[in-house]
Amino acid sequence: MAGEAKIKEEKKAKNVADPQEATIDTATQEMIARAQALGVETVFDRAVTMKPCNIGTQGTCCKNCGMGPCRLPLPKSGIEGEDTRKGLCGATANTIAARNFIRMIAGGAAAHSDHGRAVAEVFMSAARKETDAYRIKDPHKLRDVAQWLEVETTVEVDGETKDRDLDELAVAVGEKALAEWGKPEGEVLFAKRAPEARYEIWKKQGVVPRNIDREIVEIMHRTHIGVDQDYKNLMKQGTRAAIGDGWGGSMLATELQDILFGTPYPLASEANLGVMKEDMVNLVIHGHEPVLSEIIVAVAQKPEMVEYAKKKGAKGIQLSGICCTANEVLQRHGIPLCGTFLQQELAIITGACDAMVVDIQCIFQNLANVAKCFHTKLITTHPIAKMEQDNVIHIEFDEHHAFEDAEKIVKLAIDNYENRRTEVMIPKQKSSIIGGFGVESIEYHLGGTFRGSYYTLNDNIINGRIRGIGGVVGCNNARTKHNQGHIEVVKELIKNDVIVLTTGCNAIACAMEGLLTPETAGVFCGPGLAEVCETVGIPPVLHLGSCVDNSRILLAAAEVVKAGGLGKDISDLPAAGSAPEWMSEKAISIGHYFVASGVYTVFGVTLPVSGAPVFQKYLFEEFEKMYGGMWDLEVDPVKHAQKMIAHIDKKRKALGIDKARERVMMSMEDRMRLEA
Ligand code: SF4
Ligand code: MSK
Repeated sequence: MAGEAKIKEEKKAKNVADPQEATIDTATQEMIARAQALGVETVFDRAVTMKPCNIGTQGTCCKNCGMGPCRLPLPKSGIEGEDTRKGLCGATANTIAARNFIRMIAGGAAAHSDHGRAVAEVFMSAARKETDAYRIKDPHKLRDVAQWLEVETTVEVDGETKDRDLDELAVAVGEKALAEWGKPEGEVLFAKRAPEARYEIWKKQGVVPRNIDREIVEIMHRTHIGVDQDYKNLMKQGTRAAIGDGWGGSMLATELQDILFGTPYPLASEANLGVMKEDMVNLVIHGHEPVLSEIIVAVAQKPEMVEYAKKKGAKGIQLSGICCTANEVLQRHGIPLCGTFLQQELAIITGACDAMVVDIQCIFQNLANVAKCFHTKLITTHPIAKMEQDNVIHIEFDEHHAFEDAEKIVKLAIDNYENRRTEVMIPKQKSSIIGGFGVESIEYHLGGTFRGSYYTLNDNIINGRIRGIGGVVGCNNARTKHNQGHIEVVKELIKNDVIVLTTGCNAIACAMEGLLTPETAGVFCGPGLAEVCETVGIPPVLHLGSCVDNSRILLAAAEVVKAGGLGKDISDLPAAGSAPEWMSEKAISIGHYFVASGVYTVFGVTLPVSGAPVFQKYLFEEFEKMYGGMWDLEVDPVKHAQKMIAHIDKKRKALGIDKARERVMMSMEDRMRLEA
């Protein structure tokens, strides 16, 4: 113990992270320690030396014009009487916090939606046969989506109604989808996929998005100096843009990706740094766009590529993923998850990463500095996401010569295998997982045999075996212990019979912790949820994909409403949302479209609203009156989950199904299993 304390003291003095305090994951701890031994700095160390700005954390620093930054910290004693704080132009704390908040929504919605646009463009190229790298893999979903986009799916031929030709239909869908970003009139068509009652609320509040881009641009206009100065009116626009993300840009991205690359169905794989292999070429793919990674997966599996790797002395090619690209290639191909957002530098620090290929979003600029210390080739591929460091290789990916680009990348990794110069140290830890759930597979597993809907899921919620649904999503944040919030929140929920739908880095954290297996149910779940999971053979935590795939959670919720017995709207459901370790603007946009869709949503770590108590109250309390959903912040993971459960119970009571739950009897065996 004395030795351990001494090491902690030394780390403090050196201003580096204490691995045990930085993460709950032992593989991550090992790699942080290795990085420190090699003198390589990681995000965990920078979190020790770089402290966050207090006023920024409170959300009350404005730099929207050259007279600022104007900083309005909350006085330590709080506000007594009138809040007289103001910036040079007179902007109040509420205005500044609201402007900052909706600019975060704009950033997040733009990231998701611009990704969606890129998918739609590739979809168009494929539909027009301008590329042979992609083709329609899910014609059934194409027809379904066509209907929501108001595209005719049938034609009249000689007085007979026939299905429209698939290629022709794909072009029409692509054109209609692309128009959603900038059409001059009308409204985002997928808004009508929400339950009717929800759509009516949006209509009444005047927040149905007109087109995806316009709502983002209007946020930038309204938050310019001297425009919108009413925090409620600012939030109205934030809400419209967030809905345009969740029910627009993100949903289009997910649907078009499914049509093009295949709708995911459950499959087995593994997770954590231990999926890398010492005797194989390790190619790690990182970012968010499956447009590139789909082709890399295809190329890396070609026999001639594997042969080429063998010629270079490796046993084969091991692909693995970081962040949401990882989730994309897991859910469609079973490619293992290498790690979360905070593990990206660590994959290189193993000394076994022959190439890391990145596209867009969540990519640390410091990867280039870490790669310099090893043999790793770092390859950027996207015209909008380059790095300034000279050791970074840029191979621009273009769907018109997708295979050539992917071959170049895979070959680069293979050729680099023999250049490893540091001792390889891959942590042993990895967990078995089942990933790749979606709206369709939930229906398949939990649907009624005859009704073909979410009937059985609803029935189990009504009878109380399943207490409710938790959507737990989002990033890691180096300001809090890596994965601790994710895992404690999820474990507390499933212990209390709340089934969890997960995406993003929460999904990866749960995977690493071994929570994505059906066997988990018997160990960690309450008896009701355990019984359901064991009967149908699903994990209690369902991996639904990447950040943009949060739209799957919205559609699953809409299906639950449609199946009946649980109210008329998403806000009636015994359900709650959570992002225990969020960090990105995308998470704020996601959080807000959950709230605007009627979901009580709790964030961990911090929220940049505490410096404007009136604005915070508006989000945390008054929003519920308008939308049925509202924000909350809870740093303690167990309390965080308990707040979600309390909300779920409140909804059960309102639905009159709280008594049903009381009648769920626990057997002795159930109790023993729970206690274990
Ligand atoms: Fe200051 Fe107003 Fe300019 Fe913001 S917009 S920096 S509050 S003067
Ligand atoms: S990757 S946005 S850290 S979930 Fe989608 Fe993870 Fe958050 Fe990036």
